[in-house]
Amino acid sequence: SDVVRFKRLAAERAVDSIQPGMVVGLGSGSTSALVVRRLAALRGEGRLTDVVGVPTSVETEQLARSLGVPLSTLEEHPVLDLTLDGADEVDPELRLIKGGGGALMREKIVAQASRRVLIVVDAGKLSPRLGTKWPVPVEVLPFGWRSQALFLEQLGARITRREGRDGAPFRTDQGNFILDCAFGPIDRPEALASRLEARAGIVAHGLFIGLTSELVVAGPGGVEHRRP
Ligand code: DER
Repeated sequence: SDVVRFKRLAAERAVDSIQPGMVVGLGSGSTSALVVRRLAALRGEGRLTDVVGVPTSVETEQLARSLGVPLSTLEEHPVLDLTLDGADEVDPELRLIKGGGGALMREKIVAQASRRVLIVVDAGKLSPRLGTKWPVPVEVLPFGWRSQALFLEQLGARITRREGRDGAPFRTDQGNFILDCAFGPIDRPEALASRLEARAGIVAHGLFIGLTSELVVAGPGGVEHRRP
């Protein structure tokens, strides 16, 4: 499909930013999977063979391992040179909604540990205002999750507890639940993020604000790498 082609074009352009010897955060989701595949392909050509990846999910870890991409951890490398990751929605100020793949907690930890974060998207992710296209994923401890749902409804969201396979609740890599919160267009994402962070039991949310300054976006008009 066109979207997959755009994702692949964006992933390939983004991988051009990886320099030899880097320790790179590897995002989660289908676009990040294409980043990992591109990195593996370049390694197969004898390039970037000294690059090490730090995965943001078990899923990305398994894919990278299956392709022979060397992996490490934040314990070994508390500061990463670069993180490449996808997003579900991007606004004009490069504020993001992430978490469609359920990896938002490790994605945010890895992004905050990185000197540079490059977000890789197809043009369909661009949005005039966060919340227009996508609910905000909120990761909550199973303990007391219903009181979190009530808290989030009182903030104006319509809540869906994300389901995994066979109708059981989806579990993150940390074993937590995800409440997808449809707020609609969000006026002040920073204020909402602060309210979510103040609530005990909410362990992560999908509003990524001020975490990136670079975007690679591919669409009908071609591929663009937007830098500050
Ligand atoms: O969970 C995330 O934030 C991922 O980056 C993901 O949702 C991005 O989506 P993609 O599968 O379209 O790349």
